[in-house]
Amino acid sequence: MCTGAALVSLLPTPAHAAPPKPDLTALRGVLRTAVSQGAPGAMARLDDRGTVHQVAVGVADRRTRRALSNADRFRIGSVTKTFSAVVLLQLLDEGRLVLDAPVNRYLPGLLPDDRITVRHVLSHRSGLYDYSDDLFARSVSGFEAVRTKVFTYRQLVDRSLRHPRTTAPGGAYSYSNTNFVVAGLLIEKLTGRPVATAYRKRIIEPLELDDTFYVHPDTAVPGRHTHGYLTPDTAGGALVDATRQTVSWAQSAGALISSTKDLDTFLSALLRGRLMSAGALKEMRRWVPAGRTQSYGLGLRRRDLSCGVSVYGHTGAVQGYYTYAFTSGDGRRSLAALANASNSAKVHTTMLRTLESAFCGKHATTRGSVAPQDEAEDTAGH
Ligand code: HEL
Repeated sequence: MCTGAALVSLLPTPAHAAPPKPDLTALRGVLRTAVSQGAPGAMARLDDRGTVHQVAVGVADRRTRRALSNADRFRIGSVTKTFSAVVLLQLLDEGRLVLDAPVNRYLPGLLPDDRITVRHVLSHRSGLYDYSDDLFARSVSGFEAVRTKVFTYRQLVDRSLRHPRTTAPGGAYSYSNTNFVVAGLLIEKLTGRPVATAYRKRIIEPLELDDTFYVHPDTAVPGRHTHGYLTPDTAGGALVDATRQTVSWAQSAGALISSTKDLDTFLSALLRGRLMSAGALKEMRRWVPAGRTQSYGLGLRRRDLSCGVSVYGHTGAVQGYYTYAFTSGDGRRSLAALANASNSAKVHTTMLRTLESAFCGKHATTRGSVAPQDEAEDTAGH
């Protein structure tokens, strides 16, 4: 049984017919706006019932001026959380995990409260403080301090436990990377292998995601890729090339590398039921409120767009890269978009509009597409 039932909507999301036709001109306009706001480049790929649309503007590399392309790989940040949740839900299907069991059943003594369950962790209702709030209070110096650092999962959990819990176990949604570090520990404990093996064997190889890699603690993005640029906190400061980094501060919460093509393939497969049983997918899609226009399942976001269509996926913000990966309820229309900049509320708010162009088309209205409180979370507190 699910605890915290008051918070959890068991109602299915309204069934919608195919979403309105995408507006590709508007999509290009959104990407151009992101570039005019300081992102060196922005791109999107839409996979719509077998038809592929790709748009890219600006550059992948500010030094060489090479044009950005949807063939470029990039760091996907917290879209990694959806991959981690998929692995754990597959373990649920295999009878190796119980969602309402305490985390401490599998990792004795890890957490200071036996009431924190696997479900709480995957839905950000554990109350575990987000250690990255401390790490990145100052964006550039915080990043440079960890750029090449290698953390163990336990060191990251310890950093969180120095702070009081933000809610009681099973309380309100409160986003925290710590939850998906715990998810990584669970994956490694239950499979007896590194998370990289679980991602590869269970998702990357079956779906032939040729651009998707977990290389931690290597600092390079393999193969053709776009550079990523961190915007400094001081207005007018020079962008910082953040491409090379361990992402060790995130690991199973945010260290995967992928491409727009692979993200579309992954999310379509997920929503079309190809990665887990119908029962497990239903668990993944039990929503808790996470702002006026979004809800959170298990490692999965639902965004409710201005035209009444809901889309499913995740966003990612890792230094240098803003990622948006969402699909329709039937998994038949998927959008993956990237701006190769981060730490810019303006660019982020603009990039969220790619979803409106892709899934609402000409029915998009500005009303309701991004609520202010959602933006605050989305931009990690700027
Ligand atoms: S934050 C989010 C996004 N998630 C969370 C996770 C991810 N990323 C982080 O926790 C990184 C935070 C620092 C990013 C950095 C920047 O923008 O480059 N910002 C600062 O340093 C600010 N001082 C909720 C946005 C998600 O969408 O799930 O990815």
